[in-house]
Amino acid sequence: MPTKKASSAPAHQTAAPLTYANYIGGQWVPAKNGETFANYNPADTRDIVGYFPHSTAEDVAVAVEAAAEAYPKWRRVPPPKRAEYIVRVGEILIRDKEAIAQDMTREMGKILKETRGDTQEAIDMAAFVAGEGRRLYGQTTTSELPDKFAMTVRDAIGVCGLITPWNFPIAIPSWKIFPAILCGNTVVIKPAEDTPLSVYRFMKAFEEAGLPPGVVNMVTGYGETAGAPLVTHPTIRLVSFTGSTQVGRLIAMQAADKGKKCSLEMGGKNAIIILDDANLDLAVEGAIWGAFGTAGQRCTAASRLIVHKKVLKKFTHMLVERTRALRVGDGRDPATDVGPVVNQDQLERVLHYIEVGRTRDKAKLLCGGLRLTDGDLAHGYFIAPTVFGEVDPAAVIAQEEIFGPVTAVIPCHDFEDAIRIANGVNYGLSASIYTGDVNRAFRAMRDLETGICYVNAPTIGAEVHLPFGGTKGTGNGHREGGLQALDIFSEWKTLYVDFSGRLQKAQITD
Ligand code: UN1
Repeated sequence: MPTKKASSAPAHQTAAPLTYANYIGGQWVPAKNGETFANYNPADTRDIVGYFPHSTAEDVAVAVEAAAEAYPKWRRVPPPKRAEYIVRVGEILIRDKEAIAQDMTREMGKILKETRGDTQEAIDMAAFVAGEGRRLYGQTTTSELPDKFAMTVRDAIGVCGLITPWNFPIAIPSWKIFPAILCGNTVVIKPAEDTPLSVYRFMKAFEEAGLPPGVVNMVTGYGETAGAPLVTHPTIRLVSFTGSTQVGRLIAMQAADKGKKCSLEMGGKNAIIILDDANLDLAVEGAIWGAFGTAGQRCTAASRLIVHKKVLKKFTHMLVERTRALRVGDGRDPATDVGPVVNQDQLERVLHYIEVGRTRDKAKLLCGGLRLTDGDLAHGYFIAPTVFGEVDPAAVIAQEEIFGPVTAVIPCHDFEDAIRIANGVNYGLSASIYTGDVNRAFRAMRDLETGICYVNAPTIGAEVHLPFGGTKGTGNGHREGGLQALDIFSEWKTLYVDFSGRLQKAQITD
């Protein structure tokens, strides 16, 4: 349980920030070294959301031990019974949706509408995964031998280490935890250091639902000190990571070295193609939502807008008008369209890319392009929604993931040119096309090299019952969401039953 910290709160705060604990083996415990780190509100860094355990390898080891202890028993709980806990967690999230959303906006900045959506995504995931408790279908098939029966079942893997990002603080943990435990695994989650409160609330829901101690555990802290020991711990059989490509690659190497299963969900450089026959009002609306929703901090964000030269001028004009009208501010204010970016590093990274766009790429800055510091905004990490025009497809800002409210308009000559540009990046998460021509729409669906394609909708808006993930530098072949998530968190077990009463040999003919 959180406790009040003796330290004095900043003057404008009504109550001293709380100090939170790790959730290990059903107990709330501080880090062994007693250290904490502060979680700041990115809209106003004078507001400390709370203090969270600065966990290290020692804490990770205790959490992994708790998960390992709970595993043999949990593995034998029938899947429909495991699902009942998930149903209860879903009900608690429904009840607490507004409070969770308020906390989430306070700790990571995105607007309330979106943090409600984030929480809803976890609720949806609970409903979807819980249903699988009564399916988890395998196959029954024939045998080449008489009086022999063959079938497959899904088996648990063991203790899973989950490392989750700050941009979807409860949705992404739900994509991992629910299927993991439904399949009979136990887990240790290390949430992003920017969003431990959302995962704390998630843990409270598991506790209230009466989940047996040790099935789900949380250690908070930083990647180097808490994430890395989780990845390398010998008892961890599977690592599931969502975050940057740079860290994902490192994790993949460490997991490979230790023979662990590893699923990665990393960056994106997603494009919306706007053809000359597109409904431009719809396309502009989609581009605004795709590029600036979550202040552009989505793996699926539309950071490239590939526009047919015939409609380039008109589309760009409409886009810039709409972008300029976006209201930037505290995500808890219902009038706000775009909140802050999550932290100082992110602020610097995005401003750096804006600078690169302006100078090295020589792209035309059409609007935004600066930090906003008027009045109270000075206390947060606000960046004006930014549009670059006439961007070369090979430019840095058209190739690298920025993860902020910045988008690049790239002119194209025709359909083929658009597809070539869209595919010409090292990532392959999401892509979209706006067109009124059904033939072009189907050709795009066939030719875009991404894990997710949208027609006449932006690059964001994935639903939990469909697979989520990408090609090339985005992932390593796995998919979250959908039934495909079960493939990450279970092993196929093939079962043969010989009821002939004699030794029968497959393949042997003499
Ligand atoms: C992400 O982009 O980081 O499709 C996750 C969406 C959300 C999930 C996005 N449902 O935009």
